[in-house]
Amino acid sequence: MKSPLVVTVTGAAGQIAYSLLPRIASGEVFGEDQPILLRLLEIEPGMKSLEGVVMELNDCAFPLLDSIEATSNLNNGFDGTNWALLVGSVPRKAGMERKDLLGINGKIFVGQGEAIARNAAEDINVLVVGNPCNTNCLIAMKNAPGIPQSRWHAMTRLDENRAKSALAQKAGCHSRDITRLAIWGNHSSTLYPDFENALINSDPVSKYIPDRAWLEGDFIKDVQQRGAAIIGARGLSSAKSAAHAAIETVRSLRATTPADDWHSVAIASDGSYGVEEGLICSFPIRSSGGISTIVQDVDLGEFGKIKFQATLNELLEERAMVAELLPK
Ligand code: NAX
Repeated sequence: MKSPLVVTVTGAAGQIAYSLLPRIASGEVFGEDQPILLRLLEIEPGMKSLEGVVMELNDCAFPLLDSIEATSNLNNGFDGTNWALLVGSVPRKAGMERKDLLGINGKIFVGQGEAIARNAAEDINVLVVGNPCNTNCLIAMKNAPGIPQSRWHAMTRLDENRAKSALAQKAGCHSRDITRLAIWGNHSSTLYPDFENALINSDPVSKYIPDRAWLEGDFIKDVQQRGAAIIGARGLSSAKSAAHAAIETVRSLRATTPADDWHSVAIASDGSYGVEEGLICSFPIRSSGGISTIVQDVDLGEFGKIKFQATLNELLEERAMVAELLPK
């Protein structure tokens, strides 16, 4: 039996975690021969509800679930952590400006970045889900000296999956027929789902969907606004699909990406596509042997370049708003 992998999930009493935790414990993410030590991090007000989550996880009697530790202490929460899924953050409330949200959540990610740097295992990898996830990830990374930038990721896979589903419905195909669908930029209402480089059954999307006006208009808008549409229908934000996207992100980062495909995740820019080094930006990514790189020479075209610039500008604005949380 392998020794347990330490997986920390923050916001562990929240709704995304409720869908996510059993799938981690079952072996779906890290493999069916990999025991898991689950560290569940919450803030004090969430600890009572977290007790119930722990009871349910125990009642599943997962063979691979070595042990569970629930805590509100940051140092304990990240002690020896190999993978950290940072899901917890404060939701935007009525009357709150984007800047206020960035400030409140930003401070959370300062503390978590510092605690990860102090306590985590040497091979720590981090996926930030809590919003605004790109900038939260940037803040945590900048406050975790000593941990390579290559270990930090923010989630845009849900946007990729949403885009695939929308294209498949329009084209009358299955979402599994769609490859090379990259999300560029920020996980926000400015994100750019690149339909021009995506393929359906290895052919350009335009072969199946000649309606360019729909692709440039409703398609992009619907993917950008899908989170709001879910809230409108369900009265709650996406949880099952977000948990699924987090699982697929981690699996893709650990696997070898097929040569004819890529996946979407926001990582620290290496300067590719003119994006300032270190900015956490979503790109088309290929992974192999635990190393993920930005796919080069993707031609965004005139339309795509304008869209990418808009979402990039937003990322730069967000960074400026949290400048005091980013050590030089
Ligand atoms: P919930 O409000 O159900 O759960 C959040 C949990 O985080 C709560 O239990 C809360 O007590 C806890 N929490 C707050 N501050 C914390 C801290 N400092 N340390 C530890 N735990 C803390 O939200 P949920 O629906 O689970 O969503 C979680 C986050 O995911 C939100 O920020 C949400 O906006 C974001 N999302 C990100 C997505 C993405 O694609 N990147 C999509 C889904 C989702 O909107």
